[in-house]
Amino acid sequence: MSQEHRSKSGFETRAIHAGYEPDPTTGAVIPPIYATSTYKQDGVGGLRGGYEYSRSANPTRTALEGALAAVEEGERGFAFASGLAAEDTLLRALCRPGDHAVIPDDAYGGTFRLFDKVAVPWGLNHSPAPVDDVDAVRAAIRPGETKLVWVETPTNPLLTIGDIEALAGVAHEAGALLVVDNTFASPYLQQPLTLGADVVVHSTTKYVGGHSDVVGGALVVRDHEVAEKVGFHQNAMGAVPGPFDAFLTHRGLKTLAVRMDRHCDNAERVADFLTSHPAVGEVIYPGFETHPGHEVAQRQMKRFGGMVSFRCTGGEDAALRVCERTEVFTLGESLGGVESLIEHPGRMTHASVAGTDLEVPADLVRLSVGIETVDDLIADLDQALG
Ligand code: P1T
Repeated sequence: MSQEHRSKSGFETRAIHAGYEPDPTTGAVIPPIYATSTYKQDGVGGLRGGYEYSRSANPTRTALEGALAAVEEGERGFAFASGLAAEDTLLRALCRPGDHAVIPDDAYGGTFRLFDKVAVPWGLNHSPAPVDDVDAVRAAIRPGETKLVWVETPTNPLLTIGDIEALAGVAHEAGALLVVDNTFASPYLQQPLTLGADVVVHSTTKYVGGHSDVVGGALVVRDHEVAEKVGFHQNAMGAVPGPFDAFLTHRGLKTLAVRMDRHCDNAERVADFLTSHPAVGEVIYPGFETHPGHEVAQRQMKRFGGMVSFRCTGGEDAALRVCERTEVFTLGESLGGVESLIEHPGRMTHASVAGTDLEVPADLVRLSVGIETVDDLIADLDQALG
């Protein structure tokens, strides 16, 4: 698909066709899994198509990276071995010891651990700020020192919404870049680069892969200079996915739009059901008009996503009991797969933020609502809540 044609196409067409032309030799419609570490050179430095070694580039990965750039409307996409590998590479590509970053006060526990336990000893400091409070983010910026404003929207696990356009303005005023972790929304629901963000981060393990069968990460960037730095570090640090993982992730991306619509349909129904249950306190879903970020979400997201969090009136014990009693919802970390998952963030995905500004409520349960029959999901929660 030509670059020109690609840029005019709709989301689904880009997700399915961008990044790859049927193989000129065989006509293979799908990118082959190039299980090769190296490439024959036609004389020293005579590379075929630029391929010399699979850490630097591999055709299966190239196809995925082209598709990721297209769906996020970015200049270039980069695939990594995991979401955290993507994040680590980005920090080292854009920051130096002595720099500072503003981070969300609600974020994936592993992201916080990377900032707090890996980046701090390396020399990168951070300050947490609520992503839905632009003034607080502005106040957390240290002029001259802050290189990145890093947000998740919706956040993990409290589903807080940050106004990407406004946050980009605040970051750019201070000479910093805005990084948006778009994992929870997925590129189908939200394209942060079109709203002024500089870099999009994904754990492609989640909605992009979509089938809970592969771990991966991605960065998509808007600007050539940032692309050069990230590309250099991707090769120099080497945290790349193998061709099998790139293949699975790319296969998942092609059906993202149809899966995501069903995730949203089901999440809306599940969230509505939970609000009427006596064992449930607050239900957190950006699709509710009462959610403080609803208007911003409506402006910047196509729909409100497949994640629902809720608090149990019976406290932590009740939350743990619900997690252990469901039968269709599987108790497990991660999200974004076709199957529904349930977890207790305080003890599981967010155990690493205990005792910090990012600590999550003990009575909180997080649902990744899958694409099963929605009546079965509701019946399962009903029996588990007792
Ligand atoms: O797990 P990995 O592919 O390395 O991605 C890390 C990551 C980054 N950003 C967000 C918003 C995430 O949710 C994650 C991973 N999160 C989980 C495993 C989880 O259950 O929340």
